[in-house]
Amino acid sequence: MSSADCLFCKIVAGELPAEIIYESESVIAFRDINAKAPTHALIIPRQHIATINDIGEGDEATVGHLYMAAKAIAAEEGLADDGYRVVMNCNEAAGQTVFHIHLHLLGGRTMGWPPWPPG
Ligand code: DGP
Repeated sequence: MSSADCLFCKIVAGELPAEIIYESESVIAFRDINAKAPTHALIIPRQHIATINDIGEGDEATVGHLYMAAKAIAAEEGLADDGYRVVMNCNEAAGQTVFHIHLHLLGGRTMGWPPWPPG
């Protein structure tokens, strides 16, 4: 299932360019156009799911595959030992701007925690 006006569905369909770094039956990953770390990949299901709130029963394997892809990409990019971060934003208050779920994989630099400024 795809959504006609979804940017990431267009990348899945090959209708928009992206630097794709991982592909499997259910998942693709490509480099973020606005990278926030030396490695910043977006890992998405081929299937259109708008937000975490829209993940349904039956989607468990697909969502699990996002994490399997993160693990594989982190190893491929040499991040596994030093560490990396994966994060998925849900809806506007969390900063979601593209409404097709995506796991951000960030690595190659030290990251602070918590991920918001103090105060
Ligand atoms: P989020 O704010 O969590 O919804 O993250 C959306 C990310 O998608 C953001 O880091 C920028 C990235 N992005 C937006 N449009 C494009 C695009 O056309 N190509 C690529 N590669 N990344 C995009």
